[in-house]
Amino acid sequence: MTEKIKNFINGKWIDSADGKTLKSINPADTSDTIGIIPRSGQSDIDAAISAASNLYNKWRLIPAPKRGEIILRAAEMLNKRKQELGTLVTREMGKVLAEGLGDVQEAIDMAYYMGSEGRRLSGETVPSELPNKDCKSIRVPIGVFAMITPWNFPTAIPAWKIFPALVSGNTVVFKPSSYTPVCATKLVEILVEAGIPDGVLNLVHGTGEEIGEYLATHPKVDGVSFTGSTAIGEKLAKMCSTLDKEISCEMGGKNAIIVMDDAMLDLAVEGAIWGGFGTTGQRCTAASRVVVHEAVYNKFLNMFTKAVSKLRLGNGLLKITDVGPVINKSQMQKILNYIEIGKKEGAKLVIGGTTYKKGVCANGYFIEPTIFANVKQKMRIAQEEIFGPVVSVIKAHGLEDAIRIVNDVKYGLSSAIYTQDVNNSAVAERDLDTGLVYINASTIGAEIQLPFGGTKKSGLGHREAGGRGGAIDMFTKWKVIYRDFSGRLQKAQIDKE
Ligand code: UN1
Repeated sequence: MTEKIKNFINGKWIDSADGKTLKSINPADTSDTIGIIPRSGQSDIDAAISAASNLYNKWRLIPAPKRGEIILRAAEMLNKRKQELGTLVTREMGKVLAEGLGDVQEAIDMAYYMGSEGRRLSGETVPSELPNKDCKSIRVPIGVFAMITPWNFPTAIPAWKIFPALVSGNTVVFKPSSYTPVCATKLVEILVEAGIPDGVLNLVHGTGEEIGEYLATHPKVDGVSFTGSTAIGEKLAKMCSTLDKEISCEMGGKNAIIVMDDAMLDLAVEGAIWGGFGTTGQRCTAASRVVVHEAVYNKFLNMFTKAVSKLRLGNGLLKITDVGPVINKSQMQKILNYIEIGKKEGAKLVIGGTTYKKGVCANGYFIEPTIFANVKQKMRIAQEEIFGPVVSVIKAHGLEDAIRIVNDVKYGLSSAIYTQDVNNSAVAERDLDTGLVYINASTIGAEIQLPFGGTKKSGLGHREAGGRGGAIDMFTKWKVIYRDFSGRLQKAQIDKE
């Protein structure tokens, strides 16, 4: 079934002003068109921003618990429709169904968490140094937020941004990836049905190349939340900083798993498969490097290769599929280029390395799960984000060497260590320079109740998700109120009782 998708601006479902369209295609079967979507231009963005800007003063004055209740209603609705929405994620993005459902579950978790934030959003009250005076800090919304989201978590990542932004009192213009627009539209439909007033949440479809920058730098946009490549995130951040806009970016990763000589190797192999080939390696948290202690290097590599040889590529909707397609032709080409680079750099291609077109994979963008061994730390395949099913195995002389290798990249999102030694895990926990560190678990699968984001070129601005230092910081600013009820002029630092 092909859906006719529209923009949602000021409470109305409408086509793009000039009627241009794009198609959303199933990456596992390119003969399956999922949606025809508006290919919006600048005037559509203008209309959406003007709606969000007009409604801001009304929305920010609705009590936060009431705003939260709408998000909680959306949580219930997402939950009821989980199967349908998860299936759509798989059809539109390609990840296997269990992960498609997980994508929706992450949005549900976030909706419950952020909906409840409506009853917290707390600041501080502290005593004043002067009599008959009180002092407090409060969180206030920022204004109109532009949200630019990627295709790899078509429901979860928009939910990470939209829910905390709305509960905090901001209005939103949401531009989802043009590769997963139907999933994005379903999320907006649900929020509208849950009761978000017209104009508060606006959806504009189109390509990042054509409207992304225009949206982010628009004079009436107060804040930007972006998830995507480091190149684009840094470019937007530079532009926004000169325009006095708030911006937070969640960007690339070159995440690694350390496997120590005392690790439970079966568990480490499972973790390397889940982190390296889950979501076909298309997570910013994907484990694209495995750094193995020299004493178990050969053993681990054999076990890992054997397990990878059993992975079945296919359409994610089929129960037997372990690994789905990559998102599109250009990503497929980029990944294949990296495989060529790895070979030229002298890494040893152990398994995979090519496209796969057999059986159900005939009409999709499939690449065999690929392992490179004997990878040296300075090779491009060990330094650059590939965002595909390609894992580099690197030998380390010990824990210190392994940590040095993990940290010696420009990214710092996620890392993991497999060890049975509590001292090893403590040192790793202390010295790994990443926003997320896993002990005896893979690099993927962060839960939503703590901040999500990375160091160095993985993140800019505030972290996402819950907990202290999470997304509520991204979507609010602090205001400090001093109230003097003494009826006389009192001077801080000067008047002494
Ligand atoms: C991403 O790939 O951009 O921790 C997000 C994880 C998921 C989120 C990934 N919960 O792997």
